[in-house]
Amino acid sequence: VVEIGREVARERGDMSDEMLNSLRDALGDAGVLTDPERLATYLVDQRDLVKGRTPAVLRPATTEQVMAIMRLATRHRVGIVPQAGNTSYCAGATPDRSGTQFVLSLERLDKIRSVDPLDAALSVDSGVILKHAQEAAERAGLFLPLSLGSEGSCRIGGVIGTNAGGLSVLRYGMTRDLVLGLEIVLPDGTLVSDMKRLRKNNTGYDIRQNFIGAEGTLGVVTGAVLKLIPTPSRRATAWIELAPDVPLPDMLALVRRETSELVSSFEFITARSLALVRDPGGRLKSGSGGVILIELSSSSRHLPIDEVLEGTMGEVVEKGWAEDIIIAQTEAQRADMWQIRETIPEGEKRAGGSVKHDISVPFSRTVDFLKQGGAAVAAYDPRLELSVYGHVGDGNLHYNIMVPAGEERLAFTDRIGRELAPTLYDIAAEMGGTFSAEHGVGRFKRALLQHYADPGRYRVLRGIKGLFDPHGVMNPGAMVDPAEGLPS
Ligand code: 2HG
Ligand code: ZN
Repeated sequence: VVEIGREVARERGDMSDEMLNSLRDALGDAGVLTDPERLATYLVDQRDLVKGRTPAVLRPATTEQVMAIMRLATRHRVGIVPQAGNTSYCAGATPDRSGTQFVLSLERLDKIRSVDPLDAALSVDSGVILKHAQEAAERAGLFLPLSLGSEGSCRIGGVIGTNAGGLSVLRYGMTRDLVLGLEIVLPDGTLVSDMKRLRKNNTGYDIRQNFIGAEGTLGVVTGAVLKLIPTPSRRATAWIELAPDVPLPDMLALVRRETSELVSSFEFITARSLALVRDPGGRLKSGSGGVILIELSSSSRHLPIDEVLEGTMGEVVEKGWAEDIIIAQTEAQRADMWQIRETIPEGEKRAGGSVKHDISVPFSRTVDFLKQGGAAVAAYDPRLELSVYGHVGDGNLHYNIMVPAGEERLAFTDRIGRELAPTLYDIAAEMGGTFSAEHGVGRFKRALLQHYADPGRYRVLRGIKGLFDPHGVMNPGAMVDPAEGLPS
């Protein structure tokens, strides 16, 4: 057994040397990093929970170079882990500890290809940072309605790979709803070019949708055409200090109706989450039932959205749902409200970290989830503190458990994952919800997918993986493994 093990190791070593030489020929020295110091940041996940190893980080600068990498990977049967901004919460872009998986960084594929104002479309390389894509749209007088806390560092390829959500899904949908076209390199190096700017194109299977949310397990996305909208230059924003026991689904229904769906964000923040961050203006506080941060937006100069917001907030007060409402009077006040919301994850980190549960339930059940989840956590250990906030208008709650002082973060994360998270996920599943709303599956939630997925759906997932990636070279270990059994 030992001898066979050595044999395999030697073969593998030879194979990677040969592959490395071919990669250097194809990518040049700047395209192949092997210096351990330079590799470090590519090998740790965003939340600092796992650390992988790799023979090299590959940094292609063109689609042709990605094609060359994939041809070699398939020939040598080595794993390729695509990595964009490395902001995954589920270790979707971190290689394993075997030291045999190459990281394929998209960071040098960073060109804005074109902006087409009349077609309201933006074509980019997949390594473009989301913020730069937003700025390119702005320069053309349009708007890319994708807004995430990590937009300054996440890259389009990762946004597409995870089908990212964010702060304005309620109005504009998930990434899936904003991708018009894709350019993909398949595991064997085949190029699939579907960079059309069309809204309508009923010509067979929609291959593109398979790659959105696929977390790099089917191929490498190298380019994308994104849908743009007229710039919502008018915004009306309110901070609602909630009364206790507000029926949030009814409030959302009222707000959508009375604003004629102009509402682009409907965010929930509990008092505990608010306490983790600094209020720049010093006057925004929580009501007894937490906070709803709501924003209406419009591109029209003719729509009186300030009046629409005021009238709608009047109805919210009449219903007895608010203890107080602050409507942003200036852009600076609005920015303060958003800064508070967007810095909660950093606040959690500063306070020692949290164990994250990215839950979604049908939004009619959000309040039920808060009650049942709270009871489950209290029954497990009444001393645990929750930081709960999120995109409640989409039924998405970031249901995070703070790491208690004195507890070791990784051990606590592991214990909660085994002993408490299953109860929370069961409650969500019972309500028709899910264990991952917008953060994906990656390496952390693979067993959950296998456990909670409908068996028929899981069978199709495995089938799709096997079809596109028959040799299992794409992001091995993430999301779905065809070798794994079907869920019982
Ligand atoms: C957000 O909505 C992100 O701010 C992060 O999805 C959520 O850190 C989290 O739990
Ligand atoms: Zn979120």
